Amino acid sequence: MSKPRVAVVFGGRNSEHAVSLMGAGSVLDAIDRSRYEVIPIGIAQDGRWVLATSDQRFAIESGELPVVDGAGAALALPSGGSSLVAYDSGSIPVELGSVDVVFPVMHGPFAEDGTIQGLLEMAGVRYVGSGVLASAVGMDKAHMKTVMAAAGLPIGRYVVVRDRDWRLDRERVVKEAEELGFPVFVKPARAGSSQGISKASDRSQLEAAVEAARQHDPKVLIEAAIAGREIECAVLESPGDEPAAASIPGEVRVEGGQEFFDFEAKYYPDQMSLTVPADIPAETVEELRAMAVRAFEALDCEGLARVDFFYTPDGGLVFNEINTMPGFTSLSVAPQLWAASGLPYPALVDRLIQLALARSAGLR
Ligand code: G1L
Repeated sequence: MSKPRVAVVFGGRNSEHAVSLMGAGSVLDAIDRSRYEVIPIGIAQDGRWVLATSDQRFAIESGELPVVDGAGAALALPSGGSSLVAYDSGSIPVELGSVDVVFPVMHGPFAEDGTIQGLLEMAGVRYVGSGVLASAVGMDKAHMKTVMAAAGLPIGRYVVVRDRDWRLDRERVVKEAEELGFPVFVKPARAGSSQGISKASDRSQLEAAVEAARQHDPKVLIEAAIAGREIECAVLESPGDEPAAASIPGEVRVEGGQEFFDFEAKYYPDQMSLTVPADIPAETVEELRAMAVRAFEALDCEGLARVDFFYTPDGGLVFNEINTMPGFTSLSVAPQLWAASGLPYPALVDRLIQLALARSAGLR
């Protein structure tokens, strides 16, 4: 029997291009080549799909972020029948044959927001991870909270600020935000990264923070600050009819006195520390794992998701967010949590590919 053909797709038209490449490098290293045929596909910053060349860099080298430079053979987008066509530099078509599964390793708009998932649905190609709805809703913090509240998860207080509200009804927005009590955190509703997030402790900071978030998305969230330790749990779909499984939870701390994860902390993970297992009471661990699975199911997630909580000083848990495409280098939180739970990174990558292959393309 021939080996399943796995296309790892990375890069993309967004600010987290390099984060994607670092994840793709890890995935490409971990895939067992004796079991799978691997096709590395880069999306250049201008949106062109190319077959990665052998000198593609995936890591930061001498301070330089890796990029897909678009030098490889151009690819035709997958079009029905899950066959890919590459065009060499002379525009001669080279049939790459069918792809059995796509492993998307990309962030942000056009990637984890359900866009690439929709493209692959239309092309009839199976893919790793969550589908269109879970990806799109997971990307939009306002809709995500609506779903989680409906599922009975404890969430913090927040205000959604749409473009019109901010331009035409600012006084009401500010009043609602002030009712949350300062400080508040202000975030773009849909951002694949931590960009545009700031803390505001008074009205003038609030206005500046909303303006800053609006640089990334016209829809903005203002959240009440929640005092508590940040505890994260990774949830993995199970094979067959078993319910999804929660990892051992871990505690994440930002080093160097920062108050929240910023863009830098994501690029340079030594700026955060992960303690596994999190040092919290056994009953809280079980409550948190059950909530994490409930969040995964509420959103109809597939494959893997990371669910983040606050553990408050009174011993309570508050759902913070779910990420359908969490950091995914071998050193990222979700892979580390699964490694500590008995599933090392290469086995996790293999499990995700097997789960995708077991699905029938089209019906999810
Ligand atoms: F396996 C999943 F679920 F499909 C998956 C795919 C991609 C999980 C996490 C990621 N992560 C990313 O693509 C990244 C943008 C965070 C780069 Cl590592």
